[in-house]
Amino acid sequence: MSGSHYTERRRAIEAQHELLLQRKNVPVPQAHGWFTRYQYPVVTKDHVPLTWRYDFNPSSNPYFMERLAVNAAFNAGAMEKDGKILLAVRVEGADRKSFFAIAESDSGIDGFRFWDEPIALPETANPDTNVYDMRLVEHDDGYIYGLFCTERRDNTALPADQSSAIAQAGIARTKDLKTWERLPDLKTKSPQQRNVVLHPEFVDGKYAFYTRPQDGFIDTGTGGGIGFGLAEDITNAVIDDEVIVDDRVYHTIKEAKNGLGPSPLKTEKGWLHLAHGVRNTAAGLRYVLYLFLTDLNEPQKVIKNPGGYFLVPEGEERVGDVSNVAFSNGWVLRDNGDVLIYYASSDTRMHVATSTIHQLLDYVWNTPTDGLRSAASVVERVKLIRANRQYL
Ligand code: M1P
Repeated sequence: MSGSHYTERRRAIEAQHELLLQRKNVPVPQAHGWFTRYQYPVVTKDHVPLTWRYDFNPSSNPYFMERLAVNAAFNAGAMEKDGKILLAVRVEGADRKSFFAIAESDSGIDGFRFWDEPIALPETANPDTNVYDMRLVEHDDGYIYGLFCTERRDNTALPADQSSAIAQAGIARTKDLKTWERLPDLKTKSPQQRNVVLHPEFVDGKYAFYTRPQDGFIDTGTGGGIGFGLAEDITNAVIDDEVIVDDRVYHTIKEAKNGLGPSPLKTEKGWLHLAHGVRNTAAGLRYVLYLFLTDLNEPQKVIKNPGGYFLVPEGEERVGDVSNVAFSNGWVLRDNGDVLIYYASSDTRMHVATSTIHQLLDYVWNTPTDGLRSAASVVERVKLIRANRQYL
């Protein structure tokens, strides 16, 4: 009886899994014209290989049940390597521990399959309780870096408080995404750091980092804003001086906090950045994505700062473990100018949006900056309406 149970369930689950992996994605053009959405998420918890979740031994698992369930697959770093699109996915087990795993696709819009095993990330002397949100960066020094958040319990918290944590920036490097060397965590003057990103080029001969200083684990406190600092040595990265590149601002999409997404893209007009902005609402925090451009020679100097959001969670994207969240830490600029933007919705699943570098530069160049007052917004809109009259 249990033998047939095993066989039937295994057959059905394997068939369903393969159908999911082979599902073709469908473009959904957007009225705003900034990017194209796709009907299906590109990676979900159901894409995670069955052998990572089920015990395939019929004697020890006669009901073919999951033994190590996966809760979510989201916040992935991204890169192109040897013509393939690779995502360093944050896979979160049912036990709330995240780990990283590479998923590969030819097209970048569907057909993602995980490599054989998750990344075995070495620990430091102070083991991480949880690691998440890896940014993949191909640096000029020849290494591929993985910058991620490492979280440990705040040992100064009282025993009754089992939530307080300390977040810092973990650093690991590799040449093949299979074998990783762990380096010491980044040291800054801020008590906590999250959303730390490595700039892909040396700046003044040093390693350049985008940071997000914060006083507390959730609240940025007196910190916040996207920071920037230089470190002499990546094998013992210390930032003495952090400047704020893009601050949080009252009554904008980033009034509560913000953080850089993936490493910026080098373009003819400057470094193109994708970031998330957070505001508070009666329904909780709302995370949206926005773009800005910085100077080619001084990547910490903002030269274009379009007002408002670029991508927000829509429809089913709005619901998940942490609802109303769009978060990105990976994108890929292809040789033909296409840009694949990987974003997660509601801390649950991964999506792709496609655009081109020309469209994105047009967007950052020509979208007016936030006037920061209703009256200023009306002036800008009336300017557009009146300019349009001659074309009607
Ligand atoms: O839950 C939303 C996001 O919250 C954090 O981002 P931030 O530090 O900007 O608040 C991160 O934990 C991120 O993983 C998560 O998606």
